[in-house]
Amino acid sequence: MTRFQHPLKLLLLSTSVGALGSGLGGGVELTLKNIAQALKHQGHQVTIVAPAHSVLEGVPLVTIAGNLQITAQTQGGDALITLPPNAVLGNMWAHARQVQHEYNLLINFAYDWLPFYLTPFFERPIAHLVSMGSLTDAMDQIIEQIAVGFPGTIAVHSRAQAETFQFADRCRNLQNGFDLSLYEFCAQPKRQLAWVGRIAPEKGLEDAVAAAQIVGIPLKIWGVIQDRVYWNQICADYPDAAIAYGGFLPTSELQQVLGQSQALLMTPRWVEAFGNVAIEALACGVPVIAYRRGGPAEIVRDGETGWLVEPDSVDGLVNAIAQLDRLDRQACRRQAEAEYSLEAMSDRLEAWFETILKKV
Ligand code: HBI
Repeated sequence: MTRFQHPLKLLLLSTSVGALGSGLGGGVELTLKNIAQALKHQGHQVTIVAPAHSVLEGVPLVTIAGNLQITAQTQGGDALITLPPNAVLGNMWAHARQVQHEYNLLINFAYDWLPFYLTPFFERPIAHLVSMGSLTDAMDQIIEQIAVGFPGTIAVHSRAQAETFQFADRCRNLQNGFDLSLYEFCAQPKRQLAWVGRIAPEKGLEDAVAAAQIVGIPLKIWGVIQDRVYWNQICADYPDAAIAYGGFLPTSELQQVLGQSQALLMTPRWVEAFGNVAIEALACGVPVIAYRRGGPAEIVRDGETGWLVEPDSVDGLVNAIAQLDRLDRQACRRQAEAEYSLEAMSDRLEAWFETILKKV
């Protein structure tokens, strides 16, 4: 049940590194889609602003032209603040400034300096959902400035992610939420393991390939190949591994094939802010074997809905794979329903909005 007497008018501003539906936005694309759906279910009016060529059914979409932002995780910690000429990010926020009075609240999903910098110049409040842990000094500084100047407006997806920032105690932990009706429970998996995510160095795919090769179980891989050199190196380093790349799939197809897996392997090198794909796996009854690092370590119930493994330990992955038969796939689905449904997320979102709107 919604906490608000009247529906809110909400403007959601997307990441600027790729069009929605391209996969370049990584977890944010799915997060944005789920949050928009959760808020609509609560009766609120939701509009999304996103780069041109974005596709998202069921929600009014304002698409904005301009050049995409460079991904933050590929810059060094001391990276300068950059915007390309005719930046889509700048154009999106120029639009937001023009229409802001039609909305009660704006929600920013971009991990970029500009939306935070612009916050004091807007008349309408802006809520910021920070989608990654600390990456650059410039972002840490501007996010902290807004966390201090506009208390309660910064949200994250896990405690671990918050703790990568000096201002962890100023971050609200929203976790995440998913439309679980899109995921079918699969009781009888095939003899296969799964790995899902942007194929890039920070995701540690090579460890999953190494573990799968040792146990002799095929590894199915899905996600956008963001770093082609990195992918080619893995293929060269593990020529005998039984790996199969299945491409970047929309949710309906991904859940079909992910569900047929004995387990999902999560091998993040960085502090994964949350790990959306862990919930997608649990929702299909698939246990999660994850490094005890970042968001997945707060999701997996060790020994019940998966196994938590010493970070960067391929042997740890191998040992966990050997103990999959001790886990109950029904318990995995039940955990997704108990903690990560759209309803659970709606409640966390509305509590966040309430604290922000009370202050205006
Ligand atoms: N980089 N500059 C920038 N801006 C983003 O919004 C962004 C990014 N890199 C990755 C990313 N967003 C998403 O894939 C993650 O937040 C999930």
